[in-house]
Amino acid sequence: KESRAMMFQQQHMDPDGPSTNSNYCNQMMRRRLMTEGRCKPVNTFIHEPLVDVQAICLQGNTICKNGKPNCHKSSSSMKITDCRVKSSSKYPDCDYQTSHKERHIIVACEGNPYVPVHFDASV
Ligand code: UMF
Repeated sequence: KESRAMMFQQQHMDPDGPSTNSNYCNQMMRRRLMTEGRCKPVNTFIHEPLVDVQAICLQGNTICKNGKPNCHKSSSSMKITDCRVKSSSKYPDCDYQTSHKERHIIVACEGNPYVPVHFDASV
């Protein structure tokens, strides 16, 4: 069984990316197994070192979208890529729009060690 922390890394960490190509999301969403059973509608990849993303758990505390109190907003803006499924996309041919951005990100943290387990938003 994979831990939620490992799942976060699989779904959201790409420290060496992004490649500049507009197919980034189509390739990465498939490679990271988010197109199995359905096309995951929205997913963000973070292009920063893992230690910098883990450090967000010590930064500004904020309420998550689900009302839980364990979200944290990065004090710096981070390089990210948002993947959003196109309205014309038809499973199993998941087709994504790729948008590179620099934003503060909000993650939920859990456990001991207290590490990211969920991507809540970018602002
Ligand atoms: N999500 C993102 O990846 N980026 C956003 O800006 C907004 C949402 O909230 C449900 C899922 O939407 C999250 O799942 C997150 F992946 C995605 O597995 P998660 O991180 O809890």
